[in-house]
Amino acid sequence: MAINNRMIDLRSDTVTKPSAAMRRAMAEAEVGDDVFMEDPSVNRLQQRAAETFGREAGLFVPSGSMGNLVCIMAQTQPGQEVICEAAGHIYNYEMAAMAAIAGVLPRVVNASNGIMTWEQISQAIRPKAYFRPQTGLVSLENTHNMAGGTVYPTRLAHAICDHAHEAGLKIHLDGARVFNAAVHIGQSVAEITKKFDSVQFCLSKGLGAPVGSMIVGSREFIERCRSIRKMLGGGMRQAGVIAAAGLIALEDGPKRLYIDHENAKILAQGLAAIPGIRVDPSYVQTNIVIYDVRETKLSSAEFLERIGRRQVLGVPVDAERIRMVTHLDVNRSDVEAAVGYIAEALRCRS
Ligand code: TLP
Repeated sequence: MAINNRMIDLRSDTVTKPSAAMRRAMAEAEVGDDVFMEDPSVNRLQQRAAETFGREAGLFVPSGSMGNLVCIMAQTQPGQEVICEAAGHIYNYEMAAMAAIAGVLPRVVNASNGIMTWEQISQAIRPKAYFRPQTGLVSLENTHNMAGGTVYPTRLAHAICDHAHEAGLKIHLDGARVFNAAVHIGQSVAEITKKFDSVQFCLSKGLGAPVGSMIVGSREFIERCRSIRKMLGGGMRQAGVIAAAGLIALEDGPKRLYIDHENAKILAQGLAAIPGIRVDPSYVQTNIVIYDVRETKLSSAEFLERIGRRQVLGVPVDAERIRMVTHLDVNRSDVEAAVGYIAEALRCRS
């Protein structure tokens, strides 16, 4: 399907285009060779990210997937296991990189709403025996994408980190949308992530940058990550041109995420009133809405085809469920219009 400007694109918050201010900053960015650590814009972005998260250091990486992989490689040995949630991104959408490249096995835990408890995690930890694989790392996802943008209560996340450390394990946060979590919960990202050994967050999702993610952690950890990033081919040169947009995303992006959350609620409420669509608007915490179309008698592919003809886009979660994500390039009237088009698409049956 050719995407045009009239489409209401709710496939992901990754589809946002850089703002005029970002494009200007990119054009004017001060740059240098970042493999020599001489790009002033990248250095500034890394410094800002570290400050924002109350950490010693930060590292700019091309994508969230690379950020997660680098963190996994920096904190595991080949042959170890990584405990993660069954619907999580690192297990389902990263090309099995942890197995193919890091040489570690995912050990998955099924958690309702994507939010794992320590009890569930502890049951997945391998006993210490020389003939068994050993658990190397625990990884949480906040917000949890495919559970519908759900948020870890801070107390639970902190308790999991404390328990993991007591068990001698490192703990990573896939915080691709951690700013959405922070806005929902009304606490800073520094507060909600302070007990994790490593954090990856995306500039290129709700924050609106065209490219890039960040890793934050201790100075020693980030130096290890820098070598691994280079090993993976992620050493960039005059990356200041994209870091300049990243700086604006980091500065301004978080302030407006509450609007995306409001729009997601409006979307869910509108969808809930359409016969055949099942969704509980009170479940929606951030900018992701997942809904069930089984009762429309259409598969999710057929449903998406049908609404796509009316200029509304989403993605399938599975054969019966659709995901829609609000972001800075859709406003309240776009969302309301999308609900109208979807209702019409189902009424017309063509
Ligand atoms: N998520 C994308 C798709 O890959 C599904 C999306 O549209 O939501 N962690 C989480 C929780 C993510 O949602 C994503 C991307 C990533 C990591 C990976 O980031 P990128 O796409 O930059 O590699």
